[in-house]
Amino acid sequence: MENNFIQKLGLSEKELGTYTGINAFGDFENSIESFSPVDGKKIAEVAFTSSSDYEKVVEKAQQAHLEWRKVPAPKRGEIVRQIGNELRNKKAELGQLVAYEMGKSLQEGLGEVQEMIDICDFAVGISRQLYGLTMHSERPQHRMYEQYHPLGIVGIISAFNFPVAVWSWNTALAWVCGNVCIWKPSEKTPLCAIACQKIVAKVFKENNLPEGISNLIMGDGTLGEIMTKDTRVSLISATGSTAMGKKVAVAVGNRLGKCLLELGGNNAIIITENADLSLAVRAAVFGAIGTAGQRCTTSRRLIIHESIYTAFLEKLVVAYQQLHIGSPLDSKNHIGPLIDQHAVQMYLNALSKCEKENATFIIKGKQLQGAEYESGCYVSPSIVAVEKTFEYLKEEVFAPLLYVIKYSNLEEAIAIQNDVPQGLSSSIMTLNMREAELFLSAEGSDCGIANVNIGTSGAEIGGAFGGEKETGGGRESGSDAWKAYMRRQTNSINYSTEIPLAQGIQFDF
Ligand code: UN1
Repeated sequence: MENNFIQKLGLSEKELGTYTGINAFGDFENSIESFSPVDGKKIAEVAFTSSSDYEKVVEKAQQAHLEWRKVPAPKRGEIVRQIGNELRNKKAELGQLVAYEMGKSLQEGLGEVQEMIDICDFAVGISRQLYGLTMHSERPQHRMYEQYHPLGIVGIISAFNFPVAVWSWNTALAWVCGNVCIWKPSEKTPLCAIACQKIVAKVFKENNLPEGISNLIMGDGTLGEIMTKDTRVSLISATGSTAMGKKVAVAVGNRLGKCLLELGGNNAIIITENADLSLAVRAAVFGAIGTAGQRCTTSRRLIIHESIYTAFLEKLVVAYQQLHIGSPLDSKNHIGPLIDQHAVQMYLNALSKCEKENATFIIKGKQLQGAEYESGCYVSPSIVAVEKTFEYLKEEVFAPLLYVIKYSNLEEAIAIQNDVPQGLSSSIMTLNMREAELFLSAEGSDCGIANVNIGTSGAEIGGAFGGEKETGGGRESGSDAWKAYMRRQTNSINYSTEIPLAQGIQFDF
């Protein structure tokens, strides 16, 4: 594949890793090399952010916020509209870079950029709807209302699997809410982040807006830790593993800062005896092997009714046999590589654990060798039949490993579905309205996302995205998720000549 999309995005082989809007600086003493899992080739070397550079970034961000918070919200929306348009212009190139650096299919890379464009449109609308309530005061000639103000600096920590979209869900909303952002992307996908930064920096420059409304820092967990402990960063929005999220929650909680956590999932599809099986197979296959099992919404467990268990598995196996594994840039392939060889090792370890526990392999995956697979990151998918008590069912393995479990009644299926530490996405495949409604009720799924006749992955940006329990409880993207990026203020105004106290308290002197 021609790499001219990299040039078209204004990127070079050696990139500075720290950007404060328009200025860039970095420390090549400490740098990271980005390799494509598609072909194993080095894409670029990116400088890390030193701790003194981090200080400069925060100062720039603080200065920028003093300006940005004064810009009326709908005018901030206008800037985000322009960013959406710039993303439309760069969709092909950015989508290709996402596919090449992360290893997801070109269609999914383009889809991710489309999510960015869509959230910009959504945020433009929200910029005119940052509504607070008004309420009636119990005191005469008094008025009460509430309003939302920006928080200040929002720190964004994002993962490799959605290297651009997750940032945009956060920034587009944070910006219209009047915040400035500091982004620490995954060090596994640094070039995607620099490309995004360059796109937005151009728009800020064209509008004579201050540097530092958007800031990029590059580094590993150590840098993330510095940011999470920093009291100048009002909100930390972190997307990634539960282990990372727990560290973030402790650091931010310690200073009573605000957190928005979107962490691991262990998503299940319940397939009832009333399911449309051909629909269920398609939902399950995309859910389990799409993005090579590296979505936080990936389907990791199928809970299948005993009466259709064998018939369903036959269909599933036929579908798996038709899957092509190879370069995600070739549209005939369904499964691309894992992000790196470490991820491959984690997958192989999980398969060994299944073997040790005598789980039944319906399809056993492996690491692939040979001409097309030189990066060492390609694996074939697995389907493993287990009992509901299987110990490792509770762990999220970020790979195409699908567990299948048999159930006999829906209450049991729901209990199995909920019996994991994570609570992100869930779905039921059924044409029976009683089953569907029970699943969606308070007695049903305990997840942040619960679908009927749709798989667990591929959520739209219009809904609030996130989950419960070890998924962290945060909500990003649509609905009223914008509220997490603002502080709420209750205002009471007395326009009388008296000073009456609330609750009828008399205090005469
Ligand atoms: C993630 O994997 O971090 O629902 C987010 C989906 C995507 C988002 C996934 N829209 O699969």
